[in-house]
Amino acid sequence: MMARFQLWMAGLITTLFLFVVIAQDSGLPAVVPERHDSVDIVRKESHPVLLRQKREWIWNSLYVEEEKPAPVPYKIGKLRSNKAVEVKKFRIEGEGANTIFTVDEKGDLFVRKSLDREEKASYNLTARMLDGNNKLIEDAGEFVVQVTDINDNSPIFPRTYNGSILERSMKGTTVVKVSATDADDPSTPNGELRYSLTSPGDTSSFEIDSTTGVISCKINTLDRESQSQYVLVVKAQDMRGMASGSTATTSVTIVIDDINDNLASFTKKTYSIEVPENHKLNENIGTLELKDEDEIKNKKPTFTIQSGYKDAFSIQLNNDKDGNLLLKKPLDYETRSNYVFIIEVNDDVRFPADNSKTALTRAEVTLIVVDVDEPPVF
Ligand SMILES: [Ca+2]
Ligand SMILES: [Ca+2]
Ligand SMILES: [Ca+2]
Ligand SMILES: [Ca+2]
Repeated sequence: MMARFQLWMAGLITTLFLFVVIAQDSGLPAVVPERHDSVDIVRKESHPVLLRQKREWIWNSLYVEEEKPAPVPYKIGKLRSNKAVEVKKFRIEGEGANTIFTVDEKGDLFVRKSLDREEKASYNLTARMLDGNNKLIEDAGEFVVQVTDINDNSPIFPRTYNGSILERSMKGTTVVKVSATDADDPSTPNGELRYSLTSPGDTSSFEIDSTTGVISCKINTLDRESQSQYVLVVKAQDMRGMASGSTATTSVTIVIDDINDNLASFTKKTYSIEVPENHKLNENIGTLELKDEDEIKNKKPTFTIQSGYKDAFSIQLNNDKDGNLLLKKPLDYETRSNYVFIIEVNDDVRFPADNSKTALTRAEVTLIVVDVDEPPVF
């Protein structure tokens, strides 16, 4: 009685499905279609519903759950015709016919082995019905056995990830996208993954989009000078991230790239230099050291010498980007024995600098001219 009801339901679903397909195809107002007995409809999705009407064949939808043990063959469906003739024998052919799948004289279809959807998700078979005299009642009708998914595969991350982002980047700046795989059916929760950041990774400054795996910055204040690298741990979990899902983790190392956000700063407020009066021109007479917390590429000092002293002195950057003070005019102890002047340093910082309150951008240079014995002039 129950089987009959199920069959009736299958027929009803078939009719409804035909109706939908025809309405979509024609674009015309919906009409209840006549029965299209010669039309084959196989809806191929991850959980396909096989709806088939071919002449007098009537198929149930046939499903086998994967990995289900089959120490004893178990029934998965029935092949039958609505013809009034008594069927005496069924024959099946095709994928797994008579090895994995068997049919008895009543048309009951059995499976004899445990199947793996990830290895093969469906089996295409044909069936023939014969009467008591081995006469064909129905020619080959096709049917498909679908293997339904269970969650028997964990997510897998193929690798660890690296990313980089400039310090002070805007909140929401994308850094890197991670992606895990899961061999189960991705259209079911079994293969549907969600990502999250987890301990022992650093969760202070980055977040992850749970569906796309895109990692972005969640603050505006990344500061390379306080922390130049973050190591995150990303978890992927199937069952849409529900606690029952299985998980995989990977690490993401994010390097914070430098920008010029620290001013080059004199290491002293005053520099005192003694120079013999006969010192050669355009050679270093003293180095004005600068501290810059940025990387050397972002140490970009430019110097300004107090007006009135620009003819006498100049400054040239050395390899450390400190300022070498050069003499432009000859010294003469007898004419002038010391020089005191201000030098200012600037840096190409386009933000309020980290050290704007503490940087020493002005220094006083005291240059003492040292007398050199000169041969007497007669
Ligand atoms: Ca899975
Ligand atoms: Ca599976
Ligand atoms: Ca910096
Ligand atoms: Ca700098």
